[in-house]
Amino acid sequence: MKILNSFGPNPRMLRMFLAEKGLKMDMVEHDILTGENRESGYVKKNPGGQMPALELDDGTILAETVVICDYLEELHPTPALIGSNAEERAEARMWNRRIEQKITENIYAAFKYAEGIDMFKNRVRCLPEAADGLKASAQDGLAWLDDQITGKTFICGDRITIADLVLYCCTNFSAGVGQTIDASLDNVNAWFNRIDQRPSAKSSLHPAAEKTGMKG
Ligand SMILES: N[C@@H](CCC(=O)N[C@@H](CS)C(=O)NCC(=O)O)C(=O)O
Repeated sequence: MKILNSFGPNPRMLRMFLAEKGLKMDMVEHDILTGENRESGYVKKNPGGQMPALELDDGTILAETVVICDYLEELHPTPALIGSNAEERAEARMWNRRIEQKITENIYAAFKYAEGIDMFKNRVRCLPEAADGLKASAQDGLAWLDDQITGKTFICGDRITIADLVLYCCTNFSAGVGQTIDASLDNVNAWFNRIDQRPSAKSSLHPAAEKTGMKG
């Protein structure tokens, strides 16, 4: 089994997940900056054309970051980063879905349509006119989350989950490309600093992060 890996906040989320679990896996590098992930060799394996993916020993390819995490948690249940019972797993998935829909998908789309447009204009349909609205929607989502996590250490209370890793990797990346967490959001900023101090935050950064100046 091996990870098809690259620079970028989604592959970083998977690397952070592995680090939090204490798992080491083989990685095969792909260069997203030159678009290797959009070439036929990779797209034949993962028609979604995005990173990361997981290649099983029989050649089966699993893609979508959180789905890969789901699969790996079934193989390696502890420490649980989704949950150790049905209720905990549902809670983590519920928060993760809210975070993706209200915050991270808006941030990533806005990046593609604005600061990242030179990289993405020949890869996906870009809607530059939507960028400002998406950025504002992401800020609305972060403001909503700020209230929701009052008194909590992590998004799901006292246990770190995939929801924290998804939001951390996205907001750490986006801060470097013009989408920062508003300074008035005390709970989200305190939460960010807590995650940022974990060893997995540093160890999950790709070597290309230094070269690009972006946290991925
Ligand atoms: N929905 C996918 C999104 C993956 C994604 O956006 N990957 C980025 C890197 S963070 C990528 O491959 N970017 C290059 C491209 O889209 O060409 C997932 O959750 O895994």
